[in-house]
Amino acid sequence: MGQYISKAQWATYEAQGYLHLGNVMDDGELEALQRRIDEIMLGTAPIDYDRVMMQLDSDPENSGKPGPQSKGHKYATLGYRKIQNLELDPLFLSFLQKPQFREICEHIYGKNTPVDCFRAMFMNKPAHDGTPLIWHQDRWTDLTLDPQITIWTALDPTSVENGCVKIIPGSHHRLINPEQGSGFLTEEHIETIVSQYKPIDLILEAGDSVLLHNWMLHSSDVNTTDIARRAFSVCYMHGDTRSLRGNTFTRVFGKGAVVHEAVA
Ligand SMILES: O=C(O)CCC(=O)C(=O)O
Repeated sequence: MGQYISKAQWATYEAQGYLHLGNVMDDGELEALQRRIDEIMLGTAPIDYDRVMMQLDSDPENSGKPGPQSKGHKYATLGYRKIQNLELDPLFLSFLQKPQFREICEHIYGKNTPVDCFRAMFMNKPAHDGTPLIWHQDRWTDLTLDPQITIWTALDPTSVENGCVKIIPGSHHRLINPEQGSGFLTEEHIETIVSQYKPIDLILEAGDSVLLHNWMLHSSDVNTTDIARRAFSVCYMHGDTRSLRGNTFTRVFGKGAVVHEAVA
């Protein structure tokens, strides 16, 4: 039996494909992460920007649509949509290596199993902006093993109005589009999903995390409010996973795990 998650909670997760973890932040941690992500967007953070993927939500060079998912800082704005490789930042690395997240990874992948971070990603719906994310499952065909879980953490309170994540409980039991192999869904699949199932909204307080099975159907809409909807989403995978594209990953738990530097 784990220290953080009970047997009954694991049974719920297995049936439903998600589990509310509640508030996971230590004192001051939420403010520190909020401040750090804003500094990263504004270009003032002590991070190697050449290694960080940063995508604008509304790129003037792409007629106001999302920009390319490419490495490097574009310009100072809080209007980024997606930022990846946040394991390079000591604050975000320290957060994603929390003991309760280790316990979750041990339950999913086995005790003493090395675990890598497939992605440590900021997902933002800037105030009065944001890009709708259509229904999909998280699966990547270039990986030799399927990553099982994502822990999604709200850095701002989430609501229907600001583009909270919507999920369809129980949908994690099968891949919807196995022929295609990825989490990609056709318009037909989406129409069927929307007409047959009732999604639920993940309405959270800032600092709350939710454990999600990667095959959970999920989507999110735009933000119609004055305040950004910032979130940090970490996908953990078995350390034996290889990328057919030659991508390499950071070991976060188990032998050889990266140790975070003193947090500035
Ligand atoms: O934050 C969102 O709106 C969706 C994030 C997502 O798709 C993910 O974390 O896999």
